[in-house]
Amino acid sequence: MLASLTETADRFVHTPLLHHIGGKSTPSQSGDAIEVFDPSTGAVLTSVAMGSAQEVNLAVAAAEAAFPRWSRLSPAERAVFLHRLADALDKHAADLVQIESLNVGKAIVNTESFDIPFGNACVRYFADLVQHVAMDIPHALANIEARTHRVPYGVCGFIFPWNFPYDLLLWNIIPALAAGNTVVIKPSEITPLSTLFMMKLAQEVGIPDGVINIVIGDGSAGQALSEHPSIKRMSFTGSPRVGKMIGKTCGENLVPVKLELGGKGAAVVFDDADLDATAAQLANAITFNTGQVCCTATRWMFHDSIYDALLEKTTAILNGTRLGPALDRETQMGPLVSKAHYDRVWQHLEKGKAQGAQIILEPKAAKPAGFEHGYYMTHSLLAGAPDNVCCREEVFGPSAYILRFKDEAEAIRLVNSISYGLANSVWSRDLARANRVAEQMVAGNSWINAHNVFAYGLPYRAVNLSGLGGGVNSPETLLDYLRPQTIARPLA
Ligand code: TAP
Repeated sequence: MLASLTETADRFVHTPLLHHIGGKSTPSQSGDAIEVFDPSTGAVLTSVAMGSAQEVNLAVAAAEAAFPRWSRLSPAERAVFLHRLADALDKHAADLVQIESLNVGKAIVNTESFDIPFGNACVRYFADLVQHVAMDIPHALANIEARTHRVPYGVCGFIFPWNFPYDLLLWNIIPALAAGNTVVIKPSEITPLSTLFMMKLAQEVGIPDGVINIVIGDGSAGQALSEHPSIKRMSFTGSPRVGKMIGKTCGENLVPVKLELGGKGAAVVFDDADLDATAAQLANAITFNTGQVCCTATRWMFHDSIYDALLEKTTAILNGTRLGPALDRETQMGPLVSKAHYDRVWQHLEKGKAQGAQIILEPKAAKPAGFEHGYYMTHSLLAGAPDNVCCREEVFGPSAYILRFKDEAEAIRLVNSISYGLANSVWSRDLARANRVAEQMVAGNSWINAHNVFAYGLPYRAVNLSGLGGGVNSPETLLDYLRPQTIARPLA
């Protein structure tokens, strides 16, 4: 049964929305706007203003103006604002769950259990953590009185993709704000609603005008933000293709940058793994958020001796997965995010087939009754040679590619044969082996007997084609937004 919308969510998702600059809802100077769709129905929800370099300039100026006052507050004073924001986000959790599910097509049971509560917990984590950071660290030197002093950078720019708009927003901007920076955000123009709702609450709880600014726009607005000369730190989450461009721009401007990019996670399953538990988690890996997850397991590597048994168990679970509209509480997997992305996923799978992939479970265009215009696709499983495009590149849909291996060395070689380095997992009851393999898989994250492991305090990071610059969700993330400065006085 479809959840009926709360009054607040209903009103919000059907109201035309604007940029948020210097505390004001601001239209585009050009008057440009774009429609926002509900991927479950294909219907238009509302419209949002589309910004350009002009709005980016205004937003950066507003953030610059707000910086002196915000940065001079003590960490405890900023934490009061952030806890008030967390209170408001918790109070409006039901609205946020519906807004995020509607806009992204996420199964509401997942938004309710993961996206919104986990995002809100991020605000409290960094609000508490910043109060315990040493802002002055003395150095024990002969004849010099010296300390490292930590200060915020200034205006920080953030560009986000469409797959986890709410969590990625909070994981990235909250440490920057807690540290005393002000921010300009460019969300994906197809999923900006939870970002704008968060902004509305931030304003209601009194976060000063100009501390958080949002410019909605496409890649050109993102480019204007990353090139702006007043940006002191840049953070980009998205594809390696765009990430490299941002990295180049920031390199030219000597602006420190954090790049959180794509992934093609491997799950290496040995013969002594708990096959029932593994099958359940692997099926979930490609159905959770309809497989649109950067770090999820999409290259499944099964030991020869358990290949058939594990495939049978996983297939049975996948075939029982209920595909449906985001707001249906029975739905386990929603639609893909947009028509354009739906077409991209089909084309990618077709390319894989043309390159000789064996189709174990064929993807199908599915149309739940009453939702014939939504962007639904069933799960699929492919197998074959490791150089297939579906094994090497992100499909970003409900699909996995399966490989066989004979021994530990072959498994590690297969895992490390591609350029991505975000997250992999190893499945075995032999914890010595699991830890040994975990260490040899080249990526920011190696998980044991689980995939997609997140907790605040647990650094989530990337290497190689998956990104650079410190990652998210840990004390290091907060320190990334504090500029260290040496202060020294000779005593002699
Ligand atoms: P992208 O196409 O790279 O877009 C990401 C953001 O960059 C969007 O807001 C986009 O605007 C903007 N953009 C596009 N061109 C730009 C330019 N030249 N300069 C500045 N900004 C520009 O990625 P996507 O398709 O939205 O997201 C999927 C990708 O994100 C996948 O590769 C996925 O793995 C990755 N991802 C990584 C992580 C982490 S934590 N590593 C998390 C989630 C997703 P538009 O809205 O106009 O496209």
